[in-house]
Amino acid sequence: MKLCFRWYGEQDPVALQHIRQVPGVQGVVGALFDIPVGQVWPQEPIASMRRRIEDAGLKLMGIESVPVHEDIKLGRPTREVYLDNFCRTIQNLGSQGISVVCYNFMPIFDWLRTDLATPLPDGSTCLSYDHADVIKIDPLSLGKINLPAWVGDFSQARLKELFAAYALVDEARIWDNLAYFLEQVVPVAEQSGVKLGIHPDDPPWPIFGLPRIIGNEKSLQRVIDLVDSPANGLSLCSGSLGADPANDIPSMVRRFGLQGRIHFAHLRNVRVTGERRFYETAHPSSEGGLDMYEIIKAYHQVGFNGIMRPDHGRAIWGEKGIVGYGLYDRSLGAAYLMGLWEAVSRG
Ligand SMILES: [Mn+2]
Repeated sequence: MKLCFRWYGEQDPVALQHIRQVPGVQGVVGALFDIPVGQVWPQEPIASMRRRIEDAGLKLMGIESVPVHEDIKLGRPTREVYLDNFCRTIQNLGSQGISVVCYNFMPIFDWLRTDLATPLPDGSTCLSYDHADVIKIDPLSLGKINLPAWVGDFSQARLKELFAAYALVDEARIWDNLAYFLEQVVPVAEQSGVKLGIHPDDPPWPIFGLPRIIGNEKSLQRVIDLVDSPANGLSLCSGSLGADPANDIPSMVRRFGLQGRIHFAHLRNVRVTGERRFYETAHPSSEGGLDMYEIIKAYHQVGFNGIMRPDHGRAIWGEKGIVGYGLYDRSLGAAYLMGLWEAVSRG
């Protein structure tokens, strides 16, 4: 297991020098944030990001994430140029020695929460989600879209156009489009020495009437079976999947780990408080609904040697930063994960 941290580049208030001081953390996963979705990531900015990280004594261990253009997810004829661009990005990343690339296949929206600062009894705040609130939101009526983790920078007109297009795309079509994407991209990834890891949908159910297909063990296995290559794998996120209490995370870790298809492990705890209702907690088992000891034990049992990172943290000690991605609580999470790993390794 190689522990890493997510880093948002020069805009990130968390300095690489501080990440370097978190025990056990050997590197970061990063991304280029100023390249429009669908365009090729050129060699030079990738190389300069890598040098910047290496100068701080860390490694660039992977990319989180390369966004997938909506035309690919929609299966439009124009997807061909974006597929070609995605493949060239993968080749360029491979040339820079990057071996893991995270991506997702969520229509329009990335991860979604309904409250970014839910107070906890200890005075910290966390991210939370209540589907009852999501139902009340009409994304097309919002004057200014103000949703967390908004990757695309869509105008109202573009959003309207996308919703109309997705109205004609059901789950079966999204699966077809994902298969088409993987059939083109996986062979290129394999040749480039890059392992692809799909991130599950977060939350793992449809929102705003948009289809979401990656939310349980069955769907993750289906992704793996679409293209049989070690380059076609998963970014297994305990918190995303854990929002659905039907998901047994240790069992998934064993199943997909034994197949050698977990390329990136996201570790985070959640507390489910009702039907499609949850909040994110600190990492330890005592704080949320997931048994983190069992999860780490499963990773150890399958001989996991990929990259792992603490996922979203709470806001603690007055820290202001990128929501979910402050230094303090993720550092506590990293230390906890290191502790669990050492314990199961010696047991
Ligand atoms: Mn995650």
